[in-house]
Amino acid sequence: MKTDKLKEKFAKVALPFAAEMKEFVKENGSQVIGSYTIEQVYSGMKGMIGMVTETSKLDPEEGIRFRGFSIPELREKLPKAQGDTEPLPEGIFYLMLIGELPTDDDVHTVSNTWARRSHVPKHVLDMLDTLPLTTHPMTQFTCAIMALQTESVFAASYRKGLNKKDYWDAMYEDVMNLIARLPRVAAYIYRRVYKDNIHIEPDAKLDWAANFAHMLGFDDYNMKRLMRLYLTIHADHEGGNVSAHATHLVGSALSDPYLSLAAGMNGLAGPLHGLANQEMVRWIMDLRNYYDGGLPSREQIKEYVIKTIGEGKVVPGYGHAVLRKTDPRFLAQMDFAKTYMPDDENCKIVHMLYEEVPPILEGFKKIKNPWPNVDAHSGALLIHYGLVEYDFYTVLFGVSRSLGVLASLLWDRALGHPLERPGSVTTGWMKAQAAKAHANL
Ligand code: CMX
Repeated sequence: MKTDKLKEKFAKVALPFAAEMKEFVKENGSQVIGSYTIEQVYSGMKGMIGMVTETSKLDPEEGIRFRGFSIPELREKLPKAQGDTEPLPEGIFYLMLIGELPTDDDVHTVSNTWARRSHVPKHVLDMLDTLPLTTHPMTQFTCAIMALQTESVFAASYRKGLNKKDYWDAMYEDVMNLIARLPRVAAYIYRRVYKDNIHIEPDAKLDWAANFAHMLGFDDYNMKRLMRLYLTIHADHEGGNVSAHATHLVGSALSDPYLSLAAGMNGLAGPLHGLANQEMVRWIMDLRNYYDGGLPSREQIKEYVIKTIGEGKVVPGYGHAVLRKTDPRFLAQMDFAKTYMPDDENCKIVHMLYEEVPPILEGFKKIKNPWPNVDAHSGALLIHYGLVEYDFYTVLFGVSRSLGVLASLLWDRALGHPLERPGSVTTGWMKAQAAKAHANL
């Protein structure tokens, strides 16, 4: 069998770390790291530390850091395709997996490995062809990931009898195969639904993101550049977000990466999570149509935000469960827009919203974060290059998010993380606890 340099490097980093982690827990396991309140339990466990994720860490004020590197740092330091200014997503995957910045050579190795593993079996495409064209692209995407599960090396090895210490090895094969195949699956869905079922063959000479853009039907260099940035910045957001947590949780039952990622993608398809990218663009278009279709005035924006909230709806692309400042992923996209499409009308609206929406949301005291998140900008960039089918946007997010959640899943198995099973109680139990606390006052 051909040697796999990335797999060897991963084993060299992860296996000693697993021993180090076990020793750390043995020595420090009884140390208390926090306490939590009844309100936190009722509000989606926000802020409660309940898992360990090695790939990235989110700071409420500063935003995401991947293995210690911020997004501006990564845009500068990660390897790039020749002539490009944006990083290759292969690099962020390598960084999350190995924990150090890759060289150009490391990134080429990942690119080549994924190109080699990218074949999608016919039954997956046949299955997609049976779905009504009206099936939401995210549903098609998850169905395709499930159909791919026939290929799971982990599931087949487990059935034969797999030693615990070898879980990571079979898992690695699935993670690499799955990431390699997702662009082809996603492009097939796009071309099937929106481009008369006319498909474009992959180009093995291109990097992962550029080949994805190519298979979607976008060969403009700037779209490839955008795709590299897009697939890099959406990759991971520590472990507690719905897509990452769902992937991790399902994986803790030793469900293989196909089953686990499908769970994560179903979470990403929710409008409070990844689907907000399509919702944001739709909201902007509704705002424009509600007035005269042109650039809305600041007064009109204010009125429309208040109308949206008054109707019991959320303003998509704004707010966050952890962040308390502008999302650096939004800022990276704003920088891209100002550099490559300074006159784009939708981007101008996005930037106007950035000035107008936060002060209005701040007026609603219950909203903890009035600032834009990643989904507030991405759609406007895609429209500029002609990717105008909003319902497809979350699939792009999903292709990128697979990098982070699958890197983490591989780490989970290498570190021997156990079945996840938090406690749950009834409100009656909570009331009894509260009564006991009052009686002891
Ligand atoms: N517009 C209107 N109301 C908002 C709001 C927004 N953008 N953000 C928060 N709120 C409301 C919540 O709905 C909640 O109202 P109720 O108490 O009536 O239920 C209240 O403010 C408190 O919410 P919060 O503690 O500030 O926010 P949460 O942690 O509960 O939720 C999030 C975070 C992202 C779901 C929420 O801000 C939201 O719905 N934003 C719009 C959807 C969105 O952009 N999601 C994408 C997030 C990024 C991603 O995962 O891709």
